[in-house]
Amino acid sequence: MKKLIALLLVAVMVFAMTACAPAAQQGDGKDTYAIVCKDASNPYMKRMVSGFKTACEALGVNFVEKSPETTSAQDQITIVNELIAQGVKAIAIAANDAAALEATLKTAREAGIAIVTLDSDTKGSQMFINQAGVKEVAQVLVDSIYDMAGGEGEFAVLSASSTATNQNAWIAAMQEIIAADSKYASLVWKETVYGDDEPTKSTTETQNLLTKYPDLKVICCPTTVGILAAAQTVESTDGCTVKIAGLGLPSEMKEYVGDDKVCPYMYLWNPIDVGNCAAYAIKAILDGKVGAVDSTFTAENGKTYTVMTGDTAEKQIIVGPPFAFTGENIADWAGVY
Ligand code: RAM
Repeated sequence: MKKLIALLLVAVMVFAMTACAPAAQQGDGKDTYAIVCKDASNPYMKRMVSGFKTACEALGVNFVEKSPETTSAQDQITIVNELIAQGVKAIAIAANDAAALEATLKTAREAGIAIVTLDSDTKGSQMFINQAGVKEVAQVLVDSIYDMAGGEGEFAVLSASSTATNQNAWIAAMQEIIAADSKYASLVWKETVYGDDEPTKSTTETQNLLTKYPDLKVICCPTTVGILAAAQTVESTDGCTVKIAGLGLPSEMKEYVGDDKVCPYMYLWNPIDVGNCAAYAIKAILDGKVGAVDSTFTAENGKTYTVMTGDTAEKQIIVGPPFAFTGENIADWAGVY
């Protein structure tokens, strides 16, 4: 009897150890693909993770997510070091800084780990899975501001974190577009503020803008967290006629989007597809299918991508164009993402 109990105890311990072991150390012979988000609580990031996870399952690899609490590049460095120690095969990261992670990612690559960036790029990445072309995104944002302001007047930008590569790339491209065309000469960009993709900070920053600039016509928010906070803030401010433009999740913005609403229309792309594409791109890189700039490759999801020169990473591929959500279609998309 004692022997049986001892045997049972050993079996329970082995089971517990296996269940608690990180995926890469499970010893099941499968590769592990890791995803690191800008932060762990952003609903946009959660959708990206779900797409990445689905693709990992389809590819028969283990999946792990490790994301920092806040949009900190330093915390992402710590996480990447942990993933290197864990022996993952690949890391997809939405970077909180364009340069700070470079040395750590280099170490990861020297350890044989494939590195892609998604959502927000950084130096040291082999390939950026770009959700949509930077100029295309900037153009729809500028045109939204122009349209919602009636062609002239004051606007402000509520961004995410001040070091986010994607946000800064869109903002820089918006500045170029406005400077290059006299059509936009009567628009006055008062300020860019940062809500760090935190609802409370984004709300405070919106309130500050409303107080500071009584003639403000539009707040443009190229962040899903920011646009929701800004729309809610403007709605709850008596007599406020400021319009909200930007990038938002239809599921979160459905009650605020429409011709006579605080946000007449907004843009985004499918974040689930972005995460999904990242895992398939990793597989293609590991299989040696990704060639030089201007070549194409067909990933195991059946989609063919053109390899382009990266702005920050070595190469990039573009997942799709920005899509417009209006009062007409928002209900159809609210259940999707
Ligand atoms: C926020 C994040 C993310 C951005 C989207 C549009 O969730 O800032 O990086 O791509 O918005």
